[in-house]
Amino acid sequence: MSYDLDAARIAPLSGDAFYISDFISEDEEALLMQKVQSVPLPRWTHLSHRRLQTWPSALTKSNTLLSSPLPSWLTNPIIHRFKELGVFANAPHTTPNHVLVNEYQPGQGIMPHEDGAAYYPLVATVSLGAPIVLDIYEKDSHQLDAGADDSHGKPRFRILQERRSLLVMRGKLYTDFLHGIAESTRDEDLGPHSICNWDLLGEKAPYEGGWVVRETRTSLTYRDVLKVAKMGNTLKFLGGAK
Ligand SMILES: O=C(O)CCC(=O)C(=O)O
Repeated sequence: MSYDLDAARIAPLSGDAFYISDFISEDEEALLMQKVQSVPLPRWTHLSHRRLQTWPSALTKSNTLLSSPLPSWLTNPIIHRFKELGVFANAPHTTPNHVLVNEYQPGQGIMPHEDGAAYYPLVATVSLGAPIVLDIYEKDSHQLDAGADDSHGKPRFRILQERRSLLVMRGKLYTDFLHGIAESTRDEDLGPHSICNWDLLGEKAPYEGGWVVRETRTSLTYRDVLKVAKMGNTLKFLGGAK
């Protein structure tokens, strides 16, 4: 399969977002889901509205990654395809060095947030298992619209992520916007009027009725951590040597 990042541009998002349906095959998806599920249970961090794996490890308090390779199941085939597409070509390490695996049950989600300055401003997300809508909020309007009931105002953009798809977000979309996933058992109001990557979907038919029931969805989110401590310096870094 060959991919073309330019053809994958989400037009309303001004060159800061790209969407490729069928980025991985059904067999690759099945293998990745099996790998995600077969890690030892302590690998999972249980949060109130999702659970999470952090590869190769959590960042230190100073947002530093202790250098260590990603496991091969997170590298091949996905990072090889990123290289063909040049996804991380301008990032400092030219390849992702950190992956968060998020799992959402129906009704779960993630509050609008920004990924922050620990990372080069680019995130590449591969979706597994089921579709889900990612909501994008302008930072300012999010603050203005947020009411006393802790609602988050209306999303400025909505991106439908099909299972096996790739979504790349970078630049101003990364730095000037928040992203989140509603805690809902259905994604609603779907259609070309509201979904900014509608024309790029692999299959529109499942969503043409305007809604889809949530099922368990897993995301693999690839990033480049800016500060990396090499293993040789790790002891010193941890305060074990002067
Ligand atoms: O699961 C997703 O697609 C979004 C995850 C996310 O926002 C994050 O890891 O910061």
